[in-house]
Amino acid sequence: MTDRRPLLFTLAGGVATLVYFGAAEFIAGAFSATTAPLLILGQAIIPLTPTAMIKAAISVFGTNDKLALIITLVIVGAAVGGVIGRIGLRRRTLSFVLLIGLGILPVFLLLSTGGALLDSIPALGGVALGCAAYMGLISLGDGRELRSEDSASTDRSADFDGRPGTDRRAFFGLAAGLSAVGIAAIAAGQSASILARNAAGAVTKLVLPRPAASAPEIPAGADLDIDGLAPIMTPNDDFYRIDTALIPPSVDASSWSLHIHGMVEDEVTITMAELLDLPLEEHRVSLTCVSNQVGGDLVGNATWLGYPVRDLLKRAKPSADADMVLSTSDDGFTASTPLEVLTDDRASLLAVGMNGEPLPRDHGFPARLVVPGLYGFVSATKWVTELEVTRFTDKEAYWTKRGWATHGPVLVASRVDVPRAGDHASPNKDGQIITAGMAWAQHVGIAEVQVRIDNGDWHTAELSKELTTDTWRQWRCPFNNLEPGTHTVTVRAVDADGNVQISERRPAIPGSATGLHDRQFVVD
Ligand SMILES: Nc1nc2c(c(=O)[nH]1)N[C@H]1C(S)=C(S)[C@@H](COP(=O)(O)O)O[C@H]1N2
Ligand SMILES: [Mo]
Repeated sequence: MTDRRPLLFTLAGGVATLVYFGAAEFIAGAFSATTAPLLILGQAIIPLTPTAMIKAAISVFGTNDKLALIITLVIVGAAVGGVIGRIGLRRRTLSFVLLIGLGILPVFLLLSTGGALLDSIPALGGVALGCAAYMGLISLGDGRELRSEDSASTDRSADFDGRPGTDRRAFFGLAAGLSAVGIAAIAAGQSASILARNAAGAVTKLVLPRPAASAPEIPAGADLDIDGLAPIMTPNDDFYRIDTALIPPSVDASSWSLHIHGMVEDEVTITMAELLDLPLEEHRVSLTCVSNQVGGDLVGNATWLGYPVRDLLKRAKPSADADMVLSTSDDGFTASTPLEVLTDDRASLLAVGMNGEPLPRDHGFPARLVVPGLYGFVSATKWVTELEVTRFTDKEAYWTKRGWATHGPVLVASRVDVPRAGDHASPNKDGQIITAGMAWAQHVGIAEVQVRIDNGDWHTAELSKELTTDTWRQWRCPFNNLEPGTHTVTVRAVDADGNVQISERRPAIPGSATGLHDRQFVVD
């Protein structure tokens, strides 16, 4: 019989790591979620991760990118724990030194970024319980198997002393139990912090004033109301979220202010009370992420309430040779927006409201920028606290430093929502198969959407009534007499300037993915 101890020690190390993460998560839950090692490590890893990897993760996992990061950390952590556990078979002391050393690593990260000493309790508690779990497990996994190896017995369940498999069974029982508790604590800790965040978003005390200028009613025909087609207005809970913050900054509206400085005649600081006293305007604007894949869902449309950035900048009087505004978030993120775009007549807003509510925390509470026609990475700074008037030649924004473009005008784009990929579509009573989707070309407007089946002719789709040129539109295109079997539907849009959507497949970096979206479906 082979010596099973290497396997048992490896398992013990892995399980100890789960206990460590779980216990720390549990203790952190008692006072502050941001002190959990998983979050500290995650937040530390994001800036170290190569941009291409982050963007790839965003495109694969979308809004679940943070969850994916946490799960990856747990898996990698358990694997590292396993290696250390295995080392303990020969070098017991070294294994404990490594377990403790890596376990308290988050404490150093925390303290080096200004955390309080008390905040190290979750990690320390986790280390203590993780080591205890490791000790307990290896004492069950140690020694006995060697003896059974010596024995002539071929009965794999008989360990020694005639006690059939007692220690091994106890080992696996304890390992399974500890793993389950550890994973449950990690899951509970993560969902508790999500719940706490949502609750914090829901009970914000900010009361929005009535708009001085409301958005017009949504006209009939603005929503084609087709099953499976995205609604024309995206509810806040369904609105995509992209940012570099593992936990969104918690910014107190009463102490928030926006500081406008740089190449200006007069520096301006505005508090929330002052902002809410200004005549606020409502505008419908679709927001899109430069990382959105062809056919992706990192795009949404909301009614924003805010004050025109143009009027704020007017107070500061930018100097004539400035050409850019670098906006900075409470969490350090920056975006570079052409000064021109913030001072022309478009609805660029310092927004406080989203679809009739204060901005949810995930979407930038208490204030963010919304700029029609630009991708979010160069315009839509959430938790915004600073506008620096400057020049593109003098300052670089967060993503530009990481290989993305300086400017980010939205490219005309479209996608198929109906039928879903792989759908079995049956003709309606008129013998038609309905295809439908979304198209956008913010601040230019959609002129036409064209749809084709397989490699047939382009058909002009029917469009929903346009809200403004800053918002997306739905399209619908029925097809008659499709043969039973598999078909592909492809869409492309044309904007009001006559630009046809680019059909060449290009990756998202540096300025958005291009290519036409298609879907395969089956006609029965
Ligand atoms: N503070 C901050 N603001 C940010 C970002 C960020 O990472 N941090 N990401 C930007 C990007 S890339 C996009 S696409 C939009 C997304 O806004 P949403 O999460 O409200 O949909 O926010 C922008 N504003
Ligand atoms: Mo983005």
